[in-house]
Amino acid sequence: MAVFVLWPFHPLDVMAVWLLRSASEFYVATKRLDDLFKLPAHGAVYKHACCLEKIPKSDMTDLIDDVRRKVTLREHAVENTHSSDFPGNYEDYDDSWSQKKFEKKFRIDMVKMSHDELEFDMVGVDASIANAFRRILLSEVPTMAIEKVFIYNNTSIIQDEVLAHRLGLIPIKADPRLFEYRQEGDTEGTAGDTLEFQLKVKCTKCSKVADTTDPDDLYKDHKVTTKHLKWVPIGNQAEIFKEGEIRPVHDDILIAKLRPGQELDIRMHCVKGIGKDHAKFSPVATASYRLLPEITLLQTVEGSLAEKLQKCFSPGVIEIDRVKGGRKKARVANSRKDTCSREVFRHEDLKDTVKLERIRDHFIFCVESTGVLTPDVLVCKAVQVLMKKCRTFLTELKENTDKSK
Ligand SMILES: *[C@@H]1O[C@H](CO)[C@@H](O)[C@H](O)[C@H]1NC(C)=O
Ligand SMILES: CC(=O)N[C@H]1CO[C@H](CO)[C@@H](O)[C@@H]1O
Repeated sequence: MAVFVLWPFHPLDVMAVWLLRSASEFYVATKRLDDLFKLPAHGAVYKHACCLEKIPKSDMTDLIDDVRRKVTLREHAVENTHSSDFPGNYEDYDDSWSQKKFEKKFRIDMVKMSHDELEFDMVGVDASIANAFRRILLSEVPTMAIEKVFIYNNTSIIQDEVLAHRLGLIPIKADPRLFEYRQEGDTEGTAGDTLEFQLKVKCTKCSKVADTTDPDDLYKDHKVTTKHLKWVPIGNQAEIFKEGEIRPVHDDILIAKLRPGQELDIRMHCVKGIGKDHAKFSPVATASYRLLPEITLLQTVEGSLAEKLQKCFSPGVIEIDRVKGGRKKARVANSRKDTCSREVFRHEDLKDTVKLERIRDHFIFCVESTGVLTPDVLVCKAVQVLMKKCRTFLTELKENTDKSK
Protein backbone atom coordinates (compact mmCIF):
# COMPACT_ATOMS: atom_id res chain seq x y z
CA MET A 1 0.00 0.00 0.00
CA ALA A 2 1.37 3.39 -0.88
CA VAL A 3 0.99 5.73 2.04
CA PHE A 4 2.26 9.26 1.78
CA VAL A 5 2.91 11.26 4.88
CA LEU A 6 2.64 14.99 4.72
CA TRP A 7 5.89 16.61 5.66
CA PRO A 8 5.39 20.04 7.22
CA PHE A 9 8.59 21.51 5.87
CA HIS A 10 10.52 22.28 2.73
CA PRO A 11 13.78 24.12 2.10
CA LEU A 12 12.34 26.20 -0.72
CA ASP A 13 9.17 27.09 1.15
CA VAL A 14 7.07 26.90 -2.02
CA MET A 15 6.26 23.24 -1.92
CA ALA A 16 5.27 20.79 0.69
CA VAL A 17 7.35 17.68 0.73
CA TRP A 18 5.77 14.32 0.61
CA LEU A 19 7.68 11.55 2.18
CA LEU A 20 7.01 8.02 1.27
CA ARG A 21 7.83 6.22 4.47
CA SER A 22 9.33 2.77 4.42
CA ALA A 23 10.14 3.10 0.75
CA SER A 24 13.19 3.99 -1.22
CA GLU A 25 11.53 6.62 -3.36
CA PHE A 26 10.65 10.10 -2.25
CA TYR A 27 8.54 12.70 -3.93
CA VAL A 28 8.09 16.41 -3.79
CA ALA A 29 4.74 17.95 -4.49
CA THR A 30 5.39 20.47 -7.21
CA LYS A 31 2.36 22.57 -6.45
CA ARG A 32 1.40 24.29 -3.29
CA LEU A 33 -0.78 21.94 -1.36
CA ASP A 34 -3.27 24.58 -0.33
CA ASP A 35 -3.97 25.10 -4.04
CA LEU A 36 -4.78 21.47 -4.51
CA PHE A 37 -7.03 20.97 -1.56
CA LYS A 38 -7.67 22.27 1.90
CA LEU A 39 -4.58 21.65 3.99
CA PRO A 40 -5.25 19.28 6.88
CA ALA A 41 -3.31 19.08 10.13
CA HIS A 42 0.35 18.08 10.00
CA GLY A 43 0.99 14.38 9.93
CA ALA A 44 -2.23 13.47 8.14
CA VAL A 45 -1.96 10.37 6.04
CA TYR A 46 -2.96 10.34 2.42
CA LYS A 47 -3.75 7.50 0.16
CA HIS A 48 -3.33 9.51 -3.01
CA ALA A 49 -1.12 12.24 -4.17
CA CYS A 50 -0.78 14.18 -7.35
CA CYS A 51 1.79 16.46 -8.89
CA LEU A 52 4.66 14.50 -7.45
CA GLU A 53 8.23 14.69 -8.57
CA LYS A 54 10.81 12.13 -7.61
CA ILE A 55 13.78 13.33 -5.53
CA PRO A 56 16.97 11.38 -4.78
CA LYS A 57 17.23 9.54 -1.48
CA SER A 58 20.42 11.39 -0.46
CA ASP A 59 18.57 14.72 -0.59
CA MET A 60 15.89 13.22 1.57
CA THR A 61 18.46 12.06 4.12
CA ASP A 62 19.86 15.58 4.39
CA LEU A 63 16.37 16.88 4.84
CA ILE A 64 15.59 14.41 7.60
CA ASP A 65 18.88 15.20 9.32
CA ASP A 66 17.92 18.85 9.35
CA VAL A 67 14.46 18.17 10.72
CA ARG A 68 15.81 15.87 13.40
CA ARG A 69 18.53 18.22 14.59
CA LYS A 70 17.40 21.75 13.95
CA VAL A 71 14.66 24.25 14.55
CA THR A 72 14.03 26.34 11.45
CA LEU A 73 13.20 30.03 11.67
CA ARG A 74 11.08 31.25 8.80
CA GLU A 75 9.42 34.46 7.85
CA HIS A 76 6.06 33.65 9.36
CA ALA A 77 6.74 30.72 11.64
CA VAL A 78 9.26 28.75 13.60
CA GLU A 79 9.23 25.18 12.37
CA ASN A 80 10.25 21.77 13.68
CA THR A 81 10.11 22.93 17.25
CA HIS A 82 9.25 19.47 18.53
CA SER A 83 11.91 16.87 18.96
CA SER A 84 11.24 13.99 16.62
CA ASP A 85 14.31 11.87 17.21
CA PHE A 86 12.57 9.07 19.00
CA PRO A 87 12.72 5.43 17.95
CA GLY A 88 10.69 4.42 14.93
CA ASN A 89 10.03 7.92 13.71
CA TYR A 90 12.41 7.79 10.76
CA GLU A 91 13.33 4.87 8.62
CA ASP A 92 17.03 3.96 8.78
CA TYR A 93 17.69 5.97 11.93
CA ASP A 94 18.41 4.27 15.20
CA ASP A 95 17.04 6.82 17.58
CA SER A 96 16.80 4.55 20.60
CA TRP A 97 18.32 5.93 23.80
CA SER A 98 21.44 4.36 25.16
CA GLN A 99 23.76 5.41 27.95
CA LYS A 100 26.78 4.90 25.71
CA LYS A 101 25.45 7.12 22.94
CA PHE A 102 24.45 9.74 25.48
CA GLU A 103 27.89 9.79 27.09
CA LYS A 104 29.52 10.20 23.72
CA LYS A 105 27.28 13.08 22.70
CA PHE A 106 26.76 14.91 25.97
CA ARG A 107 29.07 17.72 26.93
CA ILE A 108 29.23 20.88 28.98
CA ASP A 109 31.37 23.78 27.81
CA MET A 110 32.08 26.59 30.21
CA VAL A 111 31.98 29.89 28.38
CA LYS A 112 32.41 32.49 31.06
CA MET A 113 32.15 32.70 34.79
CA SER A 114 32.35 35.48 37.34
CA HIS A 115 31.33 35.54 40.97
CA ASP A 116 27.67 36.09 40.10
CA GLU A 117 27.28 35.14 36.44
CA LEU A 118 27.82 31.94 34.55
CA GLU A 119 27.40 31.05 30.90
CA PHE A 120 27.79 27.49 29.78
CA ASP A 121 26.71 25.25 26.92
CA MET A 122 24.85 22.04 27.57
CA VAL A 123 24.94 19.86 24.48
CA GLY A 124 23.20 16.59 23.79
CA VAL A 125 20.15 16.69 26.05
CA ASP A 126 16.46 16.99 25.34
CA ALA A 127 14.69 20.28 26.04
CA SER A 128 12.79 18.64 28.88
CA ILE A 129 16.02 17.97 30.78
CA ALA A 130 17.46 21.42 30.15
CA ASN A 131 14.18 22.96 31.22
CA ALA A 132 14.14 20.84 34.38
CA PHE A 133 17.50 22.34 35.37
CA ARG A 134 16.25 25.84 34.64
CA ARG A 135 13.14 25.39 36.72
CA ILE A 136 15.00 23.78 39.60
CA LEU A 137 17.46 26.69 39.61
CA LEU A 138 14.60 29.15 39.82
CA SER A 139 12.49 27.46 42.40
CA GLU A 140 13.99 24.47 44.15
CA VAL A 141 17.51 25.36 45.23
CA PRO A 142 17.17 26.63 48.81
CA THR A 143 18.46 29.88 50.27
CA MET A 144 17.99 31.86 53.47
CA ALA A 145 15.58 34.81 53.48
CA ILE A 146 13.81 36.98 56.02
CA GLU A 147 10.52 35.29 56.87
CA LYS A 148 9.34 36.74 60.20
CA VAL A 149 9.46 40.47 60.90
CA PHE A 150 8.77 41.77 64.42
CA ILE A 151 8.10 45.47 64.32
CA TYR A 152 8.57 47.13 67.71
CA ASN A 153 8.33 50.64 66.39
CA ASN A 154 7.81 52.20 63.02
CA THR A 155 7.11 55.88 62.75
CA SER A 156 8.30 56.11 59.16
CA ILE A 157 5.85 56.72 56.32
CA ILE A 158 6.17 53.14 55.08
CA GLN A 159 3.43 50.84 56.30
CA ASP A 160 4.44 47.81 58.34
CA GLU A 161 3.36 45.27 55.72
CA VAL A 162 5.16 47.02 52.86
CA LEU A 163 8.28 47.24 54.97
CA ALA A 164 8.07 43.56 55.88
CA HIS A 165 7.76 42.65 52.20
CA ARG A 166 10.76 44.75 51.25
CA LEU A 167 12.84 43.17 53.98
CA GLY A 168 11.89 39.70 52.81
CA LEU A 169 13.31 40.31 49.36
CA ILE A 170 16.79 41.27 50.56
CA PRO A 171 19.32 38.58 49.54
CA ILE A 172 21.06 37.31 52.65
CA LYS A 173 24.60 35.99 52.38
CA ALA A 174 24.52 32.78 54.41
CA ASP A 175 25.33 29.31 53.15
CA PRO A 176 21.94 27.51 53.14
CA ARG A 177 23.72 24.13 53.23
CA LEU A 178 24.64 24.81 56.86
CA PHE A 179 21.03 25.19 57.98
CA GLU A 180 17.99 22.98 58.43
CA TYR A 181 14.46 23.78 57.33
CA ARG A 182 12.40 25.15 60.19
CA GLN A 183 9.80 22.71 61.47
CA GLU A 184 6.19 23.60 60.85
CA GLY A 185 4.56 25.34 63.80
CA ASP A 186 7.94 26.24 65.28
CA THR A 187 7.80 29.93 66.17
CA GLU A 188 10.96 30.29 68.26
CA GLY A 189 13.69 29.01 65.96
CA THR A 190 17.01 27.50 66.94
CA ALA A 191 20.65 28.12 66.05
CA GLY A 192 20.40 25.37 63.44
CA ASP A 193 17.52 26.80 61.45
CA THR A 194 17.25 30.54 62.11
CA LEU A 195 19.30 33.68 61.68
CA GLU A 196 18.34 36.83 63.50
CA PHE A 197 18.84 40.38 62.30
CA GLN A 198 18.13 43.67 63.93
CA LEU A 199 17.33 47.02 62.38
CA LYS A 200 17.31 49.95 64.74
CA VAL A 201 17.62 53.33 63.11
CA LYS A 202 16.61 56.79 64.20
CA CYS A 203 16.93 59.77 61.96
CA THR A 204 18.36 62.94 63.47
CA LYS A 205 19.07 66.48 62.35
CA CYS A 206 22.66 67.44 61.79
CA SER A 207 23.74 70.08 64.26
CA LYS A 208 25.72 72.07 61.74
CA VAL A 209 22.95 73.40 59.52
CA ALA A 210 24.60 74.62 56.38
CA ASP A 211 22.95 76.71 53.74
CA THR A 212 21.63 73.75 51.81
CA THR A 213 18.51 71.77 50.96
CA ASP A 214 20.30 68.50 50.34
CA PRO A 215 18.92 65.89 52.80
CA ASP A 216 22.33 64.19 52.81
CA ASP A 217 23.78 67.27 54.51
CA LEU A 218 20.76 68.11 56.63
CA TYR A 219 19.96 64.73 58.23
CA LYS A 220 21.81 61.79 59.67
CA ASP A 221 20.61 58.24 58.90
CA HIS A 222 17.78 59.45 56.68
CA LYS A 223 18.34 56.61 54.25
CA VAL A 224 17.89 53.20 55.81
CA THR A 225 19.85 50.71 53.74
CA THR A 226 20.93 47.11 54.20
CA LYS A 227 24.13 48.27 55.87
CA HIS A 228 22.00 49.13 58.93
CA LEU A 229 20.98 45.46 59.31
CA LYS A 230 22.86 43.89 62.22
CA TRP A 231 23.27 40.17 62.59
CA VAL A 232 22.40 38.92 66.09
CA PRO A 233 23.94 35.46 66.70
CA ILE A 234 21.68 32.91 68.38
CA GLY A 235 23.10 30.13 70.56
CA ASN A 236 26.53 29.04 69.37
CA GLN A 237 26.30 30.81 65.99
CA ALA A 238 28.95 33.33 66.98
CA GLU A 239 31.46 30.47 67.29
CA ILE A 240 30.48 28.76 64.03
CA PHE A 241 30.38 31.78 61.75
CA LYS A 242 33.09 34.35 61.41
CA GLU A 243 32.41 38.04 61.59
CA GLY A 244 31.03 39.28 58.28
CA GLU A 245 30.10 35.82 57.04
CA ILE A 246 26.42 36.40 57.71
CA ARG A 247 25.18 39.64 56.20
CA PRO A 248 23.06 41.05 53.38
CA VAL A 249 24.76 40.42 50.02
CA HIS A 250 24.76 44.12 49.16
CA ASP A 251 24.97 46.89 51.73
CA ASP A 252 23.44 49.63 49.60
CA ILE A 253 19.88 48.41 49.09
CA LEU A 254 17.48 51.15 50.15
CA ILE A 255 14.87 49.93 52.62
CA ALA A 256 13.18 53.16 53.75
CA LYS A 257 13.68 56.90 53.97
CA LEU A 258 13.27 58.71 57.27
CA ARG A 259 13.01 62.27 58.46
CA PRO A 260 14.17 63.63 61.84
CA GLY A 261 12.18 62.10 64.70
CA GLN A 262 11.17 59.02 62.74
CA GLU A 263 12.38 55.67 63.90
CA LEU A 264 12.51 52.02 62.94
CA ASP A 265 12.95 49.27 65.50
CA ILE A 266 12.66 45.84 63.95
CA ARG A 267 13.82 42.28 64.58
CA MET A 268 13.84 39.70 61.81
CA HIS A 269 14.07 35.96 61.55
CA CYS A 270 15.70 34.41 58.50
CA VAL A 271 14.78 30.86 57.57
CA LYS A 272 15.68 28.38 54.85
CA GLY A 273 13.20 27.99 52.03
CA ILE A 274 12.75 27.43 48.29
CA GLY A 275 11.54 29.63 45.44
CA LYS A 276 8.48 27.47 44.91
CA ASP A 277 7.27 28.70 48.27
CA HIS A 278 8.09 32.38 47.75
CA ALA A 279 10.18 34.11 45.07
CA LYS A 280 12.36 35.71 47.76
CA PHE A 281 14.03 32.32 48.29
CA SER A 282 15.04 32.04 44.64
CA PRO A 283 18.86 31.90 44.46
CA VAL A 284 19.01 33.35 40.96
CA ALA A 285 18.10 36.68 39.44
CA THR A 286 17.63 34.85 36.14
CA ALA A 287 18.30 31.38 34.87
CA SER A 288 17.57 30.99 31.20
CA TYR A 289 18.69 29.18 28.10
CA ARG A 290 18.53 29.66 24.36
CA LEU A 291 19.34 27.40 21.48
CA LEU A 292 22.54 27.90 19.54
CA PRO A 293 21.71 29.82 16.35
CA GLU A 294 23.07 28.62 13.03
CA ILE A 295 23.12 31.02 10.11
CA THR A 296 23.96 29.84 6.62
CA LEU A 297 24.40 32.07 3.61
CA LEU A 298 22.68 30.43 0.65
CA GLN A 299 24.29 32.68 -1.92
CA THR A 300 27.00 35.31 -2.07
CA VAL A 301 25.88 38.69 -0.86
CA GLU A 302 27.98 41.60 -2.05
CA GLY A 303 28.24 45.36 -2.06
CA SER A 304 25.64 47.51 -0.33
CA LEU A 305 23.44 44.46 0.11
CA ALA A 306 26.16 42.93 2.29
CA GLU A 307 26.06 45.97 4.54
CA LYS A 308 22.30 45.78 4.72
CA LEU A 309 22.56 42.12 5.64
CA GLN A 310 25.04 42.92 8.38
CA LYS A 311 22.60 45.41 9.90
CA CYS A 312 19.84 42.76 10.05
CA PHE A 313 21.77 40.76 12.63
CA SER A 314 23.27 41.44 16.02
CA PRO A 315 26.73 43.04 15.99
CA GLY A 316 29.48 40.55 15.25
CA VAL A 317 27.30 38.00 13.49
CA ILE A 318 28.05 39.07 9.91
CA GLU A 319 31.47 40.36 8.94
CA ILE A 320 32.28 42.06 5.66
CA ASP A 321 35.38 40.94 3.77
CA ARG A 322 37.12 42.82 0.99
CA VAL A 323 37.50 40.57 -2.00
CA LYS A 324 39.31 41.02 -5.30
CA GLY A 325 38.57 44.33 -6.95
CA GLY A 326 37.67 45.99 -3.63
CA ARG A 327 34.18 44.54 -3.54
CA LYS A 328 32.54 43.83 -0.21
CA LYS A 329 31.36 40.33 0.57
CA ALA A 330 29.33 39.19 3.57
CA ARG A 331 30.50 36.27 5.69
CA VAL A 332 28.93 34.65 8.73
CA ALA A 333 31.48 35.27 11.48
CA ASN A 334 29.74 34.18 14.66
CA SER A 335 26.15 32.95 14.63
CA ARG A 336 26.22 32.48 18.39
CA LYS A 337 25.87 36.21 18.94
CA ASP A 338 22.58 36.42 17.08
CA THR A 339 19.36 37.12 18.92
CA CYS A 340 17.30 35.50 16.14
CA SER A 341 15.18 38.58 15.56
CA ARG A 342 14.37 37.40 12.00
CA GLU A 343 14.73 40.99 10.84
CA VAL A 344 16.29 39.73 7.60
CA PHE A 345 12.95 38.30 6.48
CA ARG A 346 11.45 41.77 6.35
CA HIS A 347 13.59 42.63 3.35
CA GLU A 348 12.49 41.24 0.00
CA ASP A 349 15.98 41.42 -1.47
CA LEU A 350 17.58 39.53 1.41
CA LYS A 351 15.10 36.98 2.63
CA ASP A 352 16.19 34.25 0.24
CA THR A 353 19.89 34.71 0.86
CA VAL A 354 20.07 33.18 4.32
CA LYS A 355 18.86 30.17 6.22
CA LEU A 356 18.23 30.66 9.94
CA GLU A 357 18.26 27.64 12.18
CA ARG A 358 18.89 26.70 15.77
CA ILE A 359 20.46 23.49 17.01
CA ARG A 360 17.78 21.70 18.99
CA ASP A 361 20.02 20.01 21.55
CA HIS A 362 22.56 22.78 22.09
CA PHE A 363 21.50 24.92 25.04
CA ILE A 364 23.29 28.12 25.96
CA PHE A 365 22.59 28.55 29.64
CA CYS A 366 22.85 31.84 31.50
CA VAL A 367 22.70 31.73 35.27
CA GLU A 368 22.83 34.95 37.21
CA SER A 369 23.08 34.50 40.96
CA THR A 370 21.70 36.96 43.50
CA GLY A 371 25.09 36.64 45.16
CA VAL A 372 24.17 34.23 47.95
CA LEU A 373 26.05 31.33 46.35
CA THR A 374 28.29 31.37 43.29
CA PRO A 375 26.47 30.27 40.12
CA ASP A 376 28.60 27.13 39.64
CA VAL A 377 27.58 25.94 43.11
CA LEU A 378 23.94 26.64 42.22
CA VAL A 379 24.13 24.52 39.06
CA CYS A 380 25.73 21.62 40.98
CA LYS A 381 23.03 21.98 43.59
CA ALA A 382 20.36 21.85 40.86
CA VAL A 383 21.87 18.62 39.54
CA GLN A 384 21.71 17.15 43.04
CA VAL A 385 18.07 18.16 43.40
CA LEU A 386 17.19 16.45 40.11
CA MET A 387 19.12 13.32 41.15
CA LYS A 388 17.21 13.22 44.40
CA LYS A 389 13.91 13.50 42.53
CA CYS A 390 14.92 10.61 40.27
CA ARG A 391 15.86 8.46 43.26
CA THR A 392 12.52 9.19 44.92
CA PHE A 393 10.73 8.26 41.73
CA LEU A 394 12.67 5.00 41.36
CA THR A 395 11.98 4.00 44.96
CA GLU A 396 8.29 4.69 44.55
CA LEU A 397 8.22 2.78 41.30
CA LYS A 398 9.90 -0.17 42.96
CA GLU A 399 7.54 -0.08 45.93
CA ASN A 400 4.53 -0.07 43.63
CA THR A 401 5.76 -2.92 41.46
CA ASP A 402 6.62 -4.93 44.57
CA LYS A 403 3.13 -4.33 45.89
CA SER A 404 1.41 -5.40 42.68
CA LYS A 405 3.43 -8.64 42.51
C1 LIG B 1 8.65 54.93 68.63
O1 LIG B 1 9.40 55.97 68.00
C2 LIG B 1 8.95 57.28 68.30
C3 LIG B 1 9.75 58.24 67.49
O2 LIG B 1 11.12 58.11 67.74
C4 LIG B 1 9.06 57.53 69.81
O3 LIG B 1 8.52 58.79 70.08
C5 LIG B 1 8.29 56.46 70.54
O4 LIG B 1 8.46 56.60 71.94
C6 LIG B 1 8.77 55.06 70.13
N1 LIG B 1 7.93 54.03 70.76
C7 LIG B 1 8.42 52.96 71.36
C8 LIG B 1 7.40 51.99 71.89
O5 LIG B 1 9.61 52.77 71.45
C1 LIG C 1 4.51 48.74 65.26
C2 LIG C 1 4.40 50.14 64.83
O1 LIG C 1 4.80 51.05 65.51
N1 LIG C 1 3.82 50.35 63.64
C3 LIG C 1 3.61 51.67 63.03
C4 LIG C 1 4.57 51.90 61.90
O2 LIG C 1 4.32 53.13 61.25
C5 LIG C 1 3.04 53.26 60.70
C6 LIG C 1 2.97 54.59 59.99
O3 LIG C 1 3.62 55.59 60.74
C7 LIG C 1 1.96 53.11 61.80
O4 LIG C 1 0.69 53.11 61.20
C8 LIG C 1 2.20 51.79 62.52
O5 LIG C 1 1.30 51.64 63.59
